[in-house]
Amino acid sequence: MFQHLKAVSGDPLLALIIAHKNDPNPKKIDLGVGVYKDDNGHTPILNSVKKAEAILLEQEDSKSYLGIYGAAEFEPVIQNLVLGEDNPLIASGRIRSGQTPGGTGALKVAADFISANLKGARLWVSDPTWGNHQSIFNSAGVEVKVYPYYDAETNGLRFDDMMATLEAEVQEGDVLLLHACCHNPTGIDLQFNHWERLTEFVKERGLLPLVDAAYQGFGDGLDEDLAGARYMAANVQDMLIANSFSKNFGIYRERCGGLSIIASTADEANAAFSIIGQAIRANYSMPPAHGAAVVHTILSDPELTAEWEVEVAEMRDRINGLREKLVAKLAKSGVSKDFSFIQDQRGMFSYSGLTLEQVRTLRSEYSIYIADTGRMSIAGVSDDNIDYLCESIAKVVG
Ligand code: PLP
Ligand code: TYF
Repeated sequence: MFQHLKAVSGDPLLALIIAHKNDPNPKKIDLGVGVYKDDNGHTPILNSVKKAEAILLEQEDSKSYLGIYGAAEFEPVIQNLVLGEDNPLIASGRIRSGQTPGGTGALKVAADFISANLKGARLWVSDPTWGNHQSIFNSAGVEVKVYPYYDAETNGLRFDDMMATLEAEVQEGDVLLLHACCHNPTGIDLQFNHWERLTEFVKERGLLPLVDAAYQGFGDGLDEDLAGARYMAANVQDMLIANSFSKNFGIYRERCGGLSIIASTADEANAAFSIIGQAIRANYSMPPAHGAAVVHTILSDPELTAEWEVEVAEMRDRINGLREKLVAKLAKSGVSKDFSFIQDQRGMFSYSGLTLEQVRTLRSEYSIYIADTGRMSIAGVSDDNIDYLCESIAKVVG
């Protein structure tokens, strides 16, 4: 039955984790996968999460099924965090939200919904984007198109080229995927004026924006990071938002995310949401409970919320602090290349501009693990390894 099947290579990021793990060099550094780490290279459980789990252990009294959208009380939790508590969209009823297994689950449900109900719609993603975007939408049968985004010359954003391609090639009803903040893999974000321009464009051309918010809180702040997406939500008729709680609550393996749909009326939103429910039922029936229960426990308790906000700020400040240190130490190391752009990037990742050859040399000769694309996960840098990292980059880049 299976004789004709040939093994496929898995996600190269996951292979990188294994290669790093098996490397005996005590100086090894893992800048691969996008998981937050503290200065000891450990991915901690947040104190606010531990406290919420203790409460749940005490109070949880049933493991019966939830519903296809998860716990009903989680709907406002998603909306308040993503859109901001006073957002008039929430009271309008034009938005409906459900809990999903991670941001990935939200994207998969969105892809199935688009494939089955928005016939002929193509999905536009940035060049480059998170590798799984292509896989998820392809597997749902949605054609994926690419718009220019990263400028290798300047290590910046090709916004004019992005607009020129979209203006020339989009068709009415196409879906435009935008990263809310902390763009994966480049770390280069759309600025507020870009969101304004894109909002006009979406309206003019009848597009459906799909915002992927996987790193809210890791850039400039919980509200700041979503400012552009919130502006768009306030000014368009229809929109999808896939958000992840994996990173900002550090609950990666609990698989907790949200899918929100905004429509032009409450009735339309309710109808579309019921169809999204069908897609959920056919995929995984209902999401796991624990992660959402933790998030809900934290965000419905003012003290825990305050503690969590401090913890998110700590993660954010550590990463932004590392960006500053990296830029300063690389400059001091005498490296010929100007790396100051690292400071302007935001979130977990930096497209370093290192070539494939340089990345391979750093891996084989220095035990420094960076993705082939040159994407570095900044949280893997620490006070202990930053000098070795910068010296090694200087040696390899020259
Ligand atoms: N979208 C982007 C851009 C991501 O980087 C990730 C990270 O893994 C996700 C979505 C999915 O996150 P989750 O682990 O919650 O499925
Ligand atoms: O891009 C990253 O590193 C994160 C984590 O198959 C991730 O989004 C990477 C690969 C993968 C699942 C999660």
